[in-house]
Amino acid sequence: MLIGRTGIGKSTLANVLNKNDEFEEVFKEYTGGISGTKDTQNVVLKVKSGNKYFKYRIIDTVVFGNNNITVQEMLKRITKVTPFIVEGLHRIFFVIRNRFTENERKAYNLLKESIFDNEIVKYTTIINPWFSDFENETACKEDGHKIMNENQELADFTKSTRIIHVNTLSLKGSSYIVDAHKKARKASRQKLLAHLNNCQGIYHPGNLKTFKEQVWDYLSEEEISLRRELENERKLRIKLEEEERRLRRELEEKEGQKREFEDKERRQRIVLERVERTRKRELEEEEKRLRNELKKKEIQISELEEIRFLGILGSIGGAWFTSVEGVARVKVVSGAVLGAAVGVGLETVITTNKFKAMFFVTKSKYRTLKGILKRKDDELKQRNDELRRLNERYQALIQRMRNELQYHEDHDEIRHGI
Ligand SMILES: Nc1nc2c(ncn2[C@@H]2O[C@H](COP(=O)(O)OP(=O)(O)OP(=O)(O)O)[C@@H](O)[C@H]2O)c(=O)[nH]1
Ligand SMILES: [Mg+2]
Repeated sequence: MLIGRTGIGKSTLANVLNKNDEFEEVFKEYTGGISGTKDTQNVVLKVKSGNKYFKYRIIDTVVFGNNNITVQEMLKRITKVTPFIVEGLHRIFFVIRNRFTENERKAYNLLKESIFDNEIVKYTTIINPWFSDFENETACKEDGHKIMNENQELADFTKSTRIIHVNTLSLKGSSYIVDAHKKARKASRQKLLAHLNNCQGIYHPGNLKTFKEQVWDYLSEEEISLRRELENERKLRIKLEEEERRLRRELEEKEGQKREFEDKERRQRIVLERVERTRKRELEEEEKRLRNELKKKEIQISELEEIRFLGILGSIGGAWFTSVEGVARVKVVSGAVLGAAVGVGLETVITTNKFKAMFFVTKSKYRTLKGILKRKDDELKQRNDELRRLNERYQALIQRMRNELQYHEDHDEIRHGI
């Protein structure tokens, strides 16, 4: 949280902390007598320190002006800040310009008594962003002593706090001036981050609870609704965090289950495919064997067909021969030939039909085998389709969860405040 009087350099300091090396003006900086910060501003900044990124909610507020202010006025201004500090503050930067004025001392004491408590000094750093020799440690120390020794009360206060000197000059003007000022801002940022890294603990202002009751009378309708809104936002954030944790757990569980399922499925598929391959090979061999058998049988049938044809020819010849009268000898011979031919013919017909029957049996066996092979192929295809559909369902589920998590992360990334 940044406090200090108008135009002292709070917003500029906040921009210096921002990760962007261009020092983008996230917080409006004071120009020519016009206060840049009209209202309390709080922004979450990503701050790079070494190789790590930190997120800070920076609360920039105009708690008091250059002149004396009434307690009521001050309370009214602080009211706007309270919703942001209920979860605690990492650090309070009290910004001054080269000396700690009487007015600043009064304002600080007012803050301490109204909203904070005596512990505030342990969590306060005095920042002087107007010190051009800020990289010279001896000069900084001397200036620190000078500020501390200005009055006794201040000396007690500054014993428990640190004074950090930086220089956060304006980035307006010619490019060579801007370049030089950017360098000063960079070095200042390093110094501030090193200090922040050393600051431990979170400060929970002790008077915050009673402060709310004290100040209630001074609130306008608009402020009351703002407070309610922020309170609701806080509750929503807690709910979202819980939801996020739940989703994360669920996601991890689901991903674990998916992995397990995939492993099991892969193992099963390997076994199944191996069995199927062996079975298929056996069936194919059987098919080959039957095919050969069929071919042999076909050849045998055609041979028999030829013999039968000869037998029939012989019978016809015998019949014709016997029909020629007066040739008795020839009759005897032809009778014998006819008998033989009829015998061979009959035998051939019987054998051919037997072979044909065998041929059809083999053929139907072959067809059945083919059917089995096709069914196996279909089953395998069906299983693969099921597996693919299941996988798609899992992917969609996991993607939906990831989206929800992303939504939570985008809507709440605040960890600490300054
Ligand atoms: N901190 C600092 N500011 C300087 C210096 N020289 C010029 N400035 C200018 O002083 C002004 C400080 O303004 P802000 O950072 O907006 O001050 P503020 O405390 O946020 O003011 P309010 O928003 O009115 O409360 C800026 O325009 C700075 O560029 C310097 O050496 N140090
Ligand atoms: Mg400002």
